[in-house]
Amino acid sequence: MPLTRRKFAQSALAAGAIAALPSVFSACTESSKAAGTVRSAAVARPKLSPVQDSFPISFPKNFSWGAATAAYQIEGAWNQDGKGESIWDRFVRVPGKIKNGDTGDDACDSYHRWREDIALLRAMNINSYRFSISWPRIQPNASGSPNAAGVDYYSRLVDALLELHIRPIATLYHWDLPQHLEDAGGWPNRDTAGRFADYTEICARAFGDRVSDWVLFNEPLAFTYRGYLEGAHAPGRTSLPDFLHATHVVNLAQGAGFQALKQTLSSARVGTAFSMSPCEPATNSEEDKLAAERAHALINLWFLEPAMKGRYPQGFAFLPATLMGIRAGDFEKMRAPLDFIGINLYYRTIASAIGIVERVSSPQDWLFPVKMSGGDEGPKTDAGWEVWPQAMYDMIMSVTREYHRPQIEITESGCAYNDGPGPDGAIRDARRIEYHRQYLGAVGRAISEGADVRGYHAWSLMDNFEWSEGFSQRFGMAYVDFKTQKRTMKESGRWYGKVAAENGIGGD
Ligand code: GCO
Repeated sequence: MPLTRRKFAQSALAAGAIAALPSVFSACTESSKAAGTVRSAAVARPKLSPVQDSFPISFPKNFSWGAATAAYQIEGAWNQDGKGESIWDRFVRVPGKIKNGDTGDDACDSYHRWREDIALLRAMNINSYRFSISWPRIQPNASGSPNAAGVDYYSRLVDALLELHIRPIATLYHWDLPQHLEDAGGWPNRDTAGRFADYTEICARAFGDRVSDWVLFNEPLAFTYRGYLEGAHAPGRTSLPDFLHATHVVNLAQGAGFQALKQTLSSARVGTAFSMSPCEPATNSEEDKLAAERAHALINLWFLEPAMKGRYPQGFAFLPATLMGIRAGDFEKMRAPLDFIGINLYYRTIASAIGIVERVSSPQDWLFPVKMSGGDEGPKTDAGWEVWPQAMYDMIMSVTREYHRPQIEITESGCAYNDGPGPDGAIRDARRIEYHRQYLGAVGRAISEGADVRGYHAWSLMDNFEWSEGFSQRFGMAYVDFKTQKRTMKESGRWYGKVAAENGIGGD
């Protein structure tokens, strides 16, 4: 469901506030990954695909070969063993919100079948597993002492990973807010930041003796935008002020969570997984170049600058502090000097200025004249997203330059291809192999030019519940038959296992 400009204008007007941001933010949402905003035919960019030349490549010693998942997308057992209700448990029951009426009630049933999932990791020679902890499984009512059964579940998982020498990377928030907190105002409510810090401390105490690597948030812009402005994700609100407040409270929570982790566990290695996308001007015009700079600030820096530098990206001074809910002292509270920057990257973004006619007729376009879309030169995945490995290289190098060669983890990259079993039962997903081969080539090239990338986590270990797309998009390197819950390794999983074992990719 791409966000149309008309829809945006309506929600902004209903909010009765300046409507500068939403059209800009739309480029970072899943729907807009496939959005077809028209752009000028006079594209002056060179066509770049240099990574083909990078093979064979070997990766640095100790490079982490990983896979990523998220609790709501795989666990199921939505109301078992004392787990509380999350905003996703509630949202999937709203008619029409999820494709085919799917829910994550059972998902991949990983709550019961986690041993099978670990066997998959092992078969793929994976040495780093990024999973998420379900907040309402730990704190069913979002306050007070932890639910022992929930803690036990993740404890067993972590122990089993460590036994196989697989590094656990625990994501604290991958979108499943306890419904209790949404009822109390959700992310736009400043109190939620403190509650997040309490929950973080509980996790640090419960697992910190065995987990060193932590991701505070998964894709803060995606869940605030889609959940509070667009309404396509939980909790399904459509309010510009709520969205703006939510982004600020998440920035405060990032600072508070960082402090809570470091105070409880001084050795913790802490990051956030940002949804990132390099922004290219649609043409060489000065207006489009400026539009691309603004798009970059919004998509890539809105949650990163507050963490690393205690400020919002430059160029947004026009946003009144009251509209964001900013109070004195907040900039200091937002600071969270992350140990690593997590990059979730799938595609690039093309930015162009908005023409004078549109500007005159629409106040938000006058204030923030940027239009964005995905690229359309490379092949498309089944989700309609352009495959463009250069985007991975460009983003890593941009972060490396802007933040003085920080440690980087590729916390997610992957593609939806819906190939299923052939007559012999094998799943031949050659396009997924080619995707990862090329994106890894881009990572290898960035490393050879000085970037400090520590690991790559394929999204995803197995097919799972893809939010509003339900089970219609398969991102896994293992196939899941959702009727029987049987897992079958795809050819891409076997290929990835070989790459991991060899710590490199051959020239063929
Ligand atoms: C996100 C999340 C994942 C998605 C993946 C494919 O980026 O939305 O981190 O949960 O499933 O990105 O869309």
